[in-house]
Amino acid sequence: MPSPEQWTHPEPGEGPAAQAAQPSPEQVIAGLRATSEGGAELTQLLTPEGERVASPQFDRYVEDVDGEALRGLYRDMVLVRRADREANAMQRQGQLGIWVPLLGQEAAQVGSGRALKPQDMAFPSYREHGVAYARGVDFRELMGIFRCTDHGGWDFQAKRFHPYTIVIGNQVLNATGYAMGQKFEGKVGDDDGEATIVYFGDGATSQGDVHEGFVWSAVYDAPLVFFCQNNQWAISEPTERQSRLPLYQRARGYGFPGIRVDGNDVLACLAVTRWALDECRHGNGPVLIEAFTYRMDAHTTTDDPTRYRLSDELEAWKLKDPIERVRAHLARNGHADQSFFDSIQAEADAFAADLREFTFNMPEPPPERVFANVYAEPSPVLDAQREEYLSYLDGFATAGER
Ligand SMILES: Cc1ncc(C[n+]2csc(CCOP(=O)(O)OP(=O)(O)O)c2C)c(N)n1
Ligand SMILES: [Mg+2]
Repeated sequence: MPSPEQWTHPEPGEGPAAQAAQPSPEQVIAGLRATSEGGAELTQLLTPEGERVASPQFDRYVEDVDGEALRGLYRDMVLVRRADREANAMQRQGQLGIWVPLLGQEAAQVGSGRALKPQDMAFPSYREHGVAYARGVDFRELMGIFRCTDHGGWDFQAKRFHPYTIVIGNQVLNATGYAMGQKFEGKVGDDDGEATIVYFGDGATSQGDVHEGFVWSAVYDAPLVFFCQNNQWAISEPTERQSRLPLYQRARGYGFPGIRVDGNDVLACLAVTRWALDECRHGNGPVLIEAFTYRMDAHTTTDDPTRYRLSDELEAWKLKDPIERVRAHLARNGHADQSFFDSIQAEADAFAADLREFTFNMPEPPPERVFANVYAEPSPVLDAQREEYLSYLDGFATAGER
């Protein structure tokens, strides 16, 4: 090692890096565009046309997925999409404050969600309605968050599914800590071991919390699957302005495996996530999965994507629809007929009608609810604040007294 005095500081344009042929910014962007189809590195088991592609590495992770199981995955995706569309419509009717659509990301969420074992823990961001469903969270439970009556009322421990996190990337740190705990408590090591999965977006990879999560998980061998849904957009910011490299390649810099899977292929998402979770539960974590997908609707109902992206991009992705390829595969291989598809559609319509009925009739929470569940133990300060607030409200005339 040269001493600091011996360090040489080449002038700009003289050092080895400057002398190596550097691509121009235009070349870098062109290279990224070339991979925007997913590139050769994309792991895929079902093509957009519904043809099964053999995979020496991943076939064994979906050996058990027969026609019946595939019909189940199809049903999951149709139900989740139908509920998503219903919630979107309810926001437009003023019944929800906001909605965060998952349209187009059903395969990434159902495939990865169904890969989890009961003992595994999941940390979502705010778009993971399909994972919530796969974890057994009642879709109606999500409505309160978006009607702004609660913060998510399900039992996080029982469902093994944490609350939604709006702060970008923050749940990656929570999940890292949780996974380190699984490791410290000796819950890792065999087929019955535990693993954690954390969901975040392409934009979140630009956030410091995600980088810190990568570092800590790597040095502590945490049993954590980083599941990045690259839906190509962070609101109006495209992925190519977030990274010079395909996102999965970032893992290499932290010293753990990264893989890009076709996020619109439910079978591939199931297989790759099962593999990654298995690596983790056997002590070989962490693993980064980049699920290459597309956000087919707006970022949220407050967003207008026509302001920043062209409709031909959306049209191109419609040809890779996650549900259509399973439908084509089922039909082509005689695993399902028209009556099956009709019955699933009818079930989805009933599912959505139930959601609508529930949401329209959701009781208004009483004003003191805002003070509930703040602390595990009673708090005299909070009690005083609640009493003060309630007596303040009592000072107003009720409708009948006016
Ligand atoms: C720390 C933080 N910064 C900014 C925001 C505002 N914000 C909400 S969503 C979003 C984009 C996230 O994009 P991505 O990670 O790709 O997830 P996606 O919404 O596409 O699923 C931003 C910047 C936020 N919620 N939290
Ligand atoms: Mg995104």
